[in-house]
Amino acid sequence: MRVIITHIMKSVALFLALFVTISNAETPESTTFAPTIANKTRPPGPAPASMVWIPGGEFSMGAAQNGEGSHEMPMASNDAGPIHRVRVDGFWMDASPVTNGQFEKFVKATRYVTIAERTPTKEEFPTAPAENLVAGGVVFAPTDQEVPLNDHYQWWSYVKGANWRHPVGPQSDIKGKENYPVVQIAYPDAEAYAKWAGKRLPTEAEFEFAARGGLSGKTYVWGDEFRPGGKWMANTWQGKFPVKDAGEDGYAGIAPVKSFSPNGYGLYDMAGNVWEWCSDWYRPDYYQTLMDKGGVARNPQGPDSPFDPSEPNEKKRVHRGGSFLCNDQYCSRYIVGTRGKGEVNTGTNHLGFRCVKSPRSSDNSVAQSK
Ligand SMILES: [Ca+2]
Ligand SMILES: [Cu+2]
Repeated sequence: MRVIITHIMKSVALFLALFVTISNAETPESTTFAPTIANKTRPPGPAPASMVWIPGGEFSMGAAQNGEGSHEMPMASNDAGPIHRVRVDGFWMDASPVTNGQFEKFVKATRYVTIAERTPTKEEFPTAPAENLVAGGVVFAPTDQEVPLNDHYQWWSYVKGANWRHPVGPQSDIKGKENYPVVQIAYPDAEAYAKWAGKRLPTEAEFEFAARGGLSGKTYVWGDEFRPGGKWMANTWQGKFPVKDAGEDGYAGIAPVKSFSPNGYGLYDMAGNVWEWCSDWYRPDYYQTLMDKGGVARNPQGPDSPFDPSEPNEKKRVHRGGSFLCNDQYCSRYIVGTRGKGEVNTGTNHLGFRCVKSPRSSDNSVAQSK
């Protein structure tokens, strides 16, 4: 009897071990995407001007470094994993990033002065050298020759007088560029515009749900092939980074909005062209936190406070979508699901934003309440 019992117990143990192995393999975890299940709910009314309805629903969020829906990402961090299930409610989203023309209307109506146009104080930027306490913004400049890609200060510098009207410095302007995305926008600037427009900034989860355009676990917002049928699908960088942008996609630098095809939801520029602010604070371990809680994360709003181990004193919020500078040699952040981040008071010449709007107006103060 004893032997038999032991034998049965062994079998049970073996069975359990097998079961655990199988269920581990089949549970959606860090490298697997499950299908997107869009909500069936219809928009509660006609879309506000230049916005499109995003139904919301349940989807797998994030990017795998070497798995499905990804490719090898040089210099990429692990912050876009694990892939986890998220549900978001439906909302309207601007079909394209906010343009210079739209931002000008806001400034005319409100006399708003952007952060880049204000002289920064030592209190705001305790770590900045005194000579940098002048109004301006961060601007990309190509290098004269090939450089190691480990120090971004080789191609980024703070330029006095750079702001949304002068995106790369005082000599530059936006004449004839009403249709280009507004850049040199800090987070409070984007938030002020959104509030004026009766909208808000998207959460990171809303941005990614919208960017995926109804697809599930694809590498790009349009599918798995970077150039389907040879067609350029987004404004990114070609050639040796950061020396010379060959502009093979038609644009060396920023492009007017809607220059490339929209995604499945009719949204333009959800990858490439300019980075866009999201309302979530940035933490590299946020997805892990959601995963540890288990179940489906419902309308996640980001962590309660920011933390970037690489710059622990900076308060950063999430950037999404990548920009005209993104390339496969350096950051590949046009891959849907990958994440960016930036200090909240810092604008650059490849960073803009777009707004969203919830059907219930009380839900449009989410970003401001944090
Ligand atoms: Ca380009
Ligand atoms: Cu990039």
